[in-house]
Amino acid sequence: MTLNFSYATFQRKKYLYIFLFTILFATSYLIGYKSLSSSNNFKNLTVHQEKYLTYLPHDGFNNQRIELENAIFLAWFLNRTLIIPPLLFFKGVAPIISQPYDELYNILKRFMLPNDDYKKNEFEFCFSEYKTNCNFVLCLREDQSNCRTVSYTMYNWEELMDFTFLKQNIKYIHRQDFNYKHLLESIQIYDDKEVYNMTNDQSQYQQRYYDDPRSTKSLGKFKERVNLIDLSKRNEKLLHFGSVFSSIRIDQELPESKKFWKKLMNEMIPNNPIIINIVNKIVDKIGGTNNFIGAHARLKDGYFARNQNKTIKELIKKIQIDFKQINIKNDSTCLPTIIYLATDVKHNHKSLQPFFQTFPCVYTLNDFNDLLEPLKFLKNPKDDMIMYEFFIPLVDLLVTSRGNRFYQTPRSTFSRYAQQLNKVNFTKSIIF
Ligand SMILES: *[C@@H]1O[C@H](CO)[C@@H](O)[C@H](O)[C@H]1NC(C)=O
Ligand SMILES: *[C@@H]1O[C@H](CO)[C@@H](O)[C@H](O)[C@H]1NC(C)=O
Ligand SMILES: *[C@@H]1O[C@H](CO)[C@@H](O)[C@H](O)[C@H]1NC(C)=O
Ligand SMILES: *[C@@H]1O[C@H](CO)[C@@H](O)[C@H](O)[C@H]1NC(C)=O
Ligand SMILES: *[C@@H]1O[C@H](CO)[C@@H](O)[C@H](O)[C@H]1NC(C)=O
Ligand SMILES: CC(=O)N[C@H]1CO[C@H](CO)[C@@H](O)[C@@H]1O
Repeated sequence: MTLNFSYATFQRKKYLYIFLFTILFATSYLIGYKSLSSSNNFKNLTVHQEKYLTYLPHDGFNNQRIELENAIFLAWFLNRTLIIPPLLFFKGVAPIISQPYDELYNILKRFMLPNDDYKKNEFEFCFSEYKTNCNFVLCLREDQSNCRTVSYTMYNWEELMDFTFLKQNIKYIHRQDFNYKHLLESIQIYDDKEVYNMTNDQSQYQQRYYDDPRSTKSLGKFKERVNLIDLSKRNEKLLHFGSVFSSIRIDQELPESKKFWKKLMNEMIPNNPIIINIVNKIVDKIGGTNNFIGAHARLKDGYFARNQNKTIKELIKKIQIDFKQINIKNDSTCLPTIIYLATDVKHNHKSLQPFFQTFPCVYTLNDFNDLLEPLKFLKNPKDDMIMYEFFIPLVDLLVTSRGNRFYQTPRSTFSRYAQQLNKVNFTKSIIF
């Protein structure tokens, strides 16, 4: 009935539609013609086309997250579409480290291959460390006598984090691999001149980006000053950054920038429902959000391994100063002094023992292994890798960040993120 009616209406109004369509077509043709003729050159059309920005990821989850946050800011400030590289997860310490642009690119494109059946998600790397003429924390050179293999997976950031704020503020697309040719093809660049490589990153901290050209903030550990206002004038279709790691990479002075940044920090937080559900269950078991003390002890690798005993000693001291009654054992209940300790070593590690001996009620993730089971079924849709081991540190981080106070390991980006999340107003988005 309804169909017949509308068909009849259409029949009656057919000539009206044809008339309207003709007018519409002619108008758009004229507008199109006008913009063409006023610029009198086809090439000038490229001025109006979509512009892009991308960067190279390195290190573990937290450093990659800092890079992504910086890149989001740059994309917003420069009004460019962000090309988001996949999130690289490694089992253990990330072997992809900060390096000069060309070298980093080569390693990423040679080894980080999506769905590579030949060596499925196994990154074999043959490098040894060298120290001379090296502006990086660690400098590696190829060395066939020193090979190791590590499992990795390339994850879509959007499977893990809440992108609502991003969607409202910038345009973005996801990059699937690190092949430079694929990158250019995906955004229809056929001429290398359409790409502006920002830097060769001769140092780990090469360029520092300033939102306000009048800012008098010093370069600090950085080597080169780049005013974003100058970058905004560049016409290349793609601005290719190298590393954008470091929480002081961008000097934000303008009120609008600060406002944007604050919202980004509060709103782009992990929201994967499986992970959040596990975190909520653990937090419930230790008294609920804000009913315990959160702490993090990073004790593995390099600097952190050398400072193990000091890190633990200082954590103990700081907690004792703030909670004077804490070591009085309350036989009836642990409350109000439950401590949740996130750490990258096993709970029976020697250097942790003074912590357990000092405080009566300390929990680690190890106490909740049964609640972690669902992670054993969480797969990366890209390559079917089980995400269990990759996500464990993140669960640990999210739990410890829910305490009423948080005690960190200095210089650890894991700690800094837990601290940042500790200040987020969770009542809104993370608890469901
Ligand atoms: C941002 O870029 C788009 C094209 O991608 C353009 O249409 C828009 O006018 C630009 N906005 C500003 C504020 O420059
Ligand atoms: C930019 O970097 C890419 C990747 O290393 C390289 O292939 C390309 O030639 C560079 N482009 C220019 C203009 O230097
Ligand atoms: C930490 O202290 C223990 C003794 O309590 C000692 O055996 C160990 O070597 C120390 N570790 C470091 C890295 O200094
Ligand atoms: C032990 O816990 C109970 C119940 O929370 C509380 O009433 C009591 O004051 C606590 N005792 C000490 C010594 O903290
Ligand atoms: C946190 O969010 C809740 C609900 O939106 C709100 O009532 C509360 O005032 C917020 N707290 C802070 C410190 O912003
Ligand atoms: C911005 C830009 O590229 N403008 C060019 C448009 O075309 C004229 C004529 O070729 C050039 O002179 C402009 O430089």
